[in-house]
Amino acid sequence: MNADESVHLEQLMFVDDPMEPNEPRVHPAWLPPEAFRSLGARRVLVHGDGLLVDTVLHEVSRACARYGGRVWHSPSWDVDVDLVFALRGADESPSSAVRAARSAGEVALTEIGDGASLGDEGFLLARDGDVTVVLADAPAGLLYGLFHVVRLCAAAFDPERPPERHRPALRRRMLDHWDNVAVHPVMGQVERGYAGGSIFWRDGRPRGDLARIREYGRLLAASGVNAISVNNVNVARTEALLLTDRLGDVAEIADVLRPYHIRVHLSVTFAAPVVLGGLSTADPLDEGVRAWWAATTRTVYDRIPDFGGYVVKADSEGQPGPFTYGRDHADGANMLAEALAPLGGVVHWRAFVYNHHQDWRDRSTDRARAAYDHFAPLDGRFRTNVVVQVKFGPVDFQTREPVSPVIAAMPATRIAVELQVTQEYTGQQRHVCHLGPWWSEVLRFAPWGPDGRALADVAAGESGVGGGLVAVANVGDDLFWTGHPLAQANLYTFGRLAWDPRRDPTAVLDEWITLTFPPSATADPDLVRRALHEIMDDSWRTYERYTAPLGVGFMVNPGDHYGPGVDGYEYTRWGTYHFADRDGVGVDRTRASGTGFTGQYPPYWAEAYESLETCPDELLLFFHHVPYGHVLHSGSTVIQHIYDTHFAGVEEVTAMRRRWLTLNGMIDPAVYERVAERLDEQVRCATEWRDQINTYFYRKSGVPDERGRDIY
Ligand code: GCW
Repeated sequence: MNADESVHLEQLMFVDDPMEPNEPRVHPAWLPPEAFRSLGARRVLVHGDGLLVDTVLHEVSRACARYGGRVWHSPSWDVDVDLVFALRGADESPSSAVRAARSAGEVALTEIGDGASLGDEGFLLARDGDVTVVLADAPAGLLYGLFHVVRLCAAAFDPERPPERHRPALRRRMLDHWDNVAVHPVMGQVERGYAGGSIFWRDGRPRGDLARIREYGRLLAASGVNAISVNNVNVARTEALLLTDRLGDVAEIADVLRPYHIRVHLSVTFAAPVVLGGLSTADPLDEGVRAWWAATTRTVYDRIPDFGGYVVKADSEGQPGPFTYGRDHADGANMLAEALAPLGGVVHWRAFVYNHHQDWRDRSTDRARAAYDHFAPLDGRFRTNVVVQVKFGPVDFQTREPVSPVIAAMPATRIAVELQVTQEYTGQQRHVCHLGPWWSEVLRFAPWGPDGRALADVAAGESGVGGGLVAVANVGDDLFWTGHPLAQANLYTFGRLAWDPRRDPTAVLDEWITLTFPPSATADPDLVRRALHEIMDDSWRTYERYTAPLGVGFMVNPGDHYGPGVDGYEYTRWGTYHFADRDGVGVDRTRASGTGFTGQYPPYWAEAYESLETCPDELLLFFHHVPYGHVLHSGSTVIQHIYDTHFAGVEEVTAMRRRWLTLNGMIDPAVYERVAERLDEQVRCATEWRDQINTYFYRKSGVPDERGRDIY
């Protein structure tokens, strides 16, 4: 590529020519100006009023200014248009274009069937002769419809396109930021953050870059996210003040995100009545404490009328909670729910509760059991505006673990499933690890057996009242938002799967590729697309291959959780062990001879996991302690499987890096360089994993590799 071409590419990829003075210069992720070309070259009519309609209008106007189209806002005269965005509701004498669009939309809805309602966020896309019509019942639907048109590019204007109706499967699609306001001495500005500082906070104060937050809101809206919490669930002194003295800082963020239909939530400390209110207790049954929460919550809503609610990590890893007062989690959560209920808020109460002062000598305590043991007995006791937020697995966001049994054990409770977009255990945004396929597998998992409901159905709830999907965010003040540019795809995929958990994750990835690397901005779009699929599609399984084997988990360096540390946690208080000895490896969680964890599942999986015959290979060591010579369903022995997958994993990473090098000159050079540099680190780290794991198990077992490869 010559210098001119590279400058041209750079202009396409970066917002370096802001249309407005306060637009930030950061990587545009999945909304580069180029993605708006097809829309921006059209004649567009936007009909309706209100904040979100204004956002649609603003987006369309910006695209049209750039690409030569035209836009009208609710004209009273007749105009010839290519695209209409309109609300369905009747109003006085709309223009004939709007009337035509509405009646074509109604016909299309009848054709689709079940057409009565598009809901608070849904929309219809249909063709009326030469015109594309986007109809919605509520303004949020128009906003999501707009981003759908952007995603479709020219296909949105295909005369043959049949009508489509879209409604989100899950009501709340939320990101939790583990961002600290003040820099934490160990965890830094963002706990488990791998993309620089926080976009919200810096050194104890708001960061003040509202343009960047607005840009973030846009990206989230385009992926489907509609809620965020803006501070870490570990709430320290400075962060606690966001609820009271520093509420203005939260309100400012809420104001910036509101035009993108994103509600702000706050992580609060259970001890707030003591640390902020000067009370002598935070006992949830104390009248004074309840009154304090009620009054404080009213003040929050006075300032932020659409405030989402509280997120609480209580009695977990040192955070305060109801146990101090001899109360349980239902007492604690209900107290906050009571304060929030009259104002329309919810409390997301996390189920991540376990004993982190375990004695490794004590074989009877099993961390995997903890959330169920604490929460399942409380089913039916939570108020309706409590959402119990459950990590998808029973341990902690591992590369592979079974689905948490809590999710199937609380039919009378609103459950939110929590995922982790930030790659704490999956390569920390130094490794390519596309998590879409993993989340998809989790969301499709059917806890009652293959014919039963899936996890996503539980999160959706009966008639849509479930707790939704939540994920820990992965962005920071990094130029590419996510440190590793390809980690943007995880954020995008989270939003899209939260909107529709049944979508094929590879199709979602393809969508992300088209938006982020617009075909018109690359010399060889097919090559770019193919290379990205080859690198990313299977990257989670590749990561699994070179790290902890067969679902046993952890084996990471204590503290930072990066890189191999096979025995790093083996003799600690954290309760995450593998029990490898000279004869075998794995955790016996059976009812017959182990911790009994398998019994927390409904019968189908309780049986399947209990038996060596039916336990899936990939989870074998999570549920069973087996000899190294145990033969897997795949036909390989456990020890040979460990060697084979670890050699294969490193070969795959090497191939990824080779593949990436073919993109040199094809894409934005800054993206190219950043990814190339990270792939070097991935190759180094994967090699370290391979050699430590293989050597460890070779030394323990004394069993040589059948193929005689290098083990140390
Ligand atoms: O995965 C663990 C992390 C902690 C985190 C905790 C949690 C915010 O290592 O850093 O704390 O989970 O989910 O609360």
